[in-house]
Amino acid sequence: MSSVTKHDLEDYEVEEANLAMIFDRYKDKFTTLPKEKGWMTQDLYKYQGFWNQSRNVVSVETVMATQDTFQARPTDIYLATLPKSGTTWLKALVFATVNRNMYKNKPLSTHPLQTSNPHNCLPFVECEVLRTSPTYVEAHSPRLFATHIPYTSLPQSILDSGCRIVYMSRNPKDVLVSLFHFANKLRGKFSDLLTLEEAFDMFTRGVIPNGPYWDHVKGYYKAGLEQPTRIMFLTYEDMKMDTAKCLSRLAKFLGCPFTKEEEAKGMVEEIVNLCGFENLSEVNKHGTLSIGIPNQAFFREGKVGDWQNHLTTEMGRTLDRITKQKFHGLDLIQ
Ligand code: PAP
Repeated sequence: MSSVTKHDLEDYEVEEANLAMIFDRYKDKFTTLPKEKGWMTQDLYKYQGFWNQSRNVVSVETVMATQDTFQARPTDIYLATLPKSGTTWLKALVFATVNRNMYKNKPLSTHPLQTSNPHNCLPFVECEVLRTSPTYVEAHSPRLFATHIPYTSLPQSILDSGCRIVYMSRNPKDVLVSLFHFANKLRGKFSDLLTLEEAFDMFTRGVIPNGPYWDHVKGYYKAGLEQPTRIMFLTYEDMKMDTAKCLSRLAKFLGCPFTKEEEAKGMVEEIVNLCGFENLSEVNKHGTLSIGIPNQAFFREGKVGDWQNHLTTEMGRTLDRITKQKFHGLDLIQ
């Protein structure tokens, strides 16, 4: 397995210690922030206009540390999403595409995505501050990172570096339903389950990890309009409708377009299948991430429109109304 996914027990111990130090360093700064009940963590804190988890690897504390210390490079690639908008899928697609030459002459069964969760293959930039020896980072160029940080809170060095950013958005009703199920899978550990009504109320008030939903999407969308060569805006729905076409566009944007020869050999379809819901959900049936989340929690239905099986018609209408109002004047309604 590549060094990308190799992570020793010793590394985790160092990261745990670094995380504890970061929690301690920022505790006075975040405890005064506005607070609301959380989804996957006890509380959410409002920082720079967005709700953040705390005491977690992707949290208000690690965002603050990332803003203070992270150094971006012009060649970096960042995959930005709101949780439950297709992060895992996008990580897999970009990892497989950008690193395709590294694995092309090896048996498919040895590809990291056939043995490991995409979250282990492509890290969140929020977690990079925990690493004392950034092995992943140094071993690969371009460096690939994911992030849930809203555009306006990105570390200045990312904004200044001129690096590329890919944003994936998903329709809010499916994000709500996906988040509701995910949160309840994890909540058993520390609290009662959320009811759908409660989740709906929190979502419509904007109180979700890294939300409000609409502000997060709008931030990247507008930045993408201003800087189209730097920021690519994708939707989960378009990606679902024609994955091969979207992936080809994505590869071009990332500076590694598929060649005619690769296309003729079926490379695009190979990556689409490798990263498809069917394959990844099978690979990730067992095991957990180092932070204790079961791998299978990231693979539920993988469909467009599943909200119809969960939300009431009235809930759907309310969300549509809010979305129409918040995205007024933008070509963003699905
Ligand atoms: P994260 O932000 O916490 O990493 P994320 O990967 O964005 O989560 O969201 C998981 C959603 O993506 C799930 O949606 P659902 O609850 O509506 O089913 C999950 O099923 C879906 N998903 C994961 N992998 C894929 C994939 N390969 N293709 C399509 N959808 C996927």
